[in-house]
Amino acid sequence: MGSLNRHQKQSQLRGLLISIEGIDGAGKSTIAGQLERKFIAEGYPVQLVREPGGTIISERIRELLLDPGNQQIAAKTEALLYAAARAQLVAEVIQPNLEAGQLVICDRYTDSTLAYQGGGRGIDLEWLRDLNRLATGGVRPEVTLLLDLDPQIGRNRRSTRQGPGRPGEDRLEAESEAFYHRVRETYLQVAREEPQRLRVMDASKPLPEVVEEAWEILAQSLNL
Ligand code: T5A
Repeated sequence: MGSLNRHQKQSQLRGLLISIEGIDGAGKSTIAGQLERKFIAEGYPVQLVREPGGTIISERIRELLLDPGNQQIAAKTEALLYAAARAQLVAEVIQPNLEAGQLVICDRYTDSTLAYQGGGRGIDLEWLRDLNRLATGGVRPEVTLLLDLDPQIGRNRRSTRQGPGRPGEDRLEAESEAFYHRVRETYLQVAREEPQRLRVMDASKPLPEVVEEAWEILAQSLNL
């Protein structure tokens, strides 16, 4: 796209989905927000959404899923609830925005289900892939940034963020270190299987460096 002008580049970029993945505390929300600002500054129409959430129904499912009181949720119920929140978000926000020509950045998407419900809970990955296809109708990210981080660092970052007036650990965050190691390994396994789409980044680097690298990867992959 090198010889195209900005207007031509913007129209070629339309309707693309970017997802950002990683364990809790890896920096996804922070980086997604900074990328959104960079895209806007460059003149690209962009919509930022998060999972689970992003619609009234999906936010209500999120409350159910993250409530530390809901310890009795079975692993497959959990997977189906994440899929239900995703199906609603795709139908109500992602698909219409892609069709309207927006660039959509999703803070977590289908790979979270593979990593957490597959790696973390031990559900069969093929069953989860089928579930993801059902929930999304096949809407897939063009590029996925995987913020790879040692779970202990993620936990430290989350605990320094907590304090007076900030909520304590949610149901997933209270999981063991072993759970988070399995989540991380499954993310890396999926990245090895789909190296073109999933780009692994070292999220332990200082924030400005991670943001810069994320932008460079997107610029190269999307030919900005
Ligand atoms: N889940 C989700 C599933 O199990 N299955 C699924 O299918 C889906 C979609 C969602 C939970 O649901 C699970 C995964 C989650 O457990 P959530 O609250 O949305 O819950 O969880 P997260 O998305 O993980 O949100 P977090 O806020 O915990 O993590 P982030 O977004 O990765 O981290 P962020 O940006 O908030 O940063 C954390 C702190 O670290 C600092 C930030 O300033 C912040 O203080 N930070 C850095 N510090 C130093 N160096 C850097 N490079 C830094 N980057 C960020």
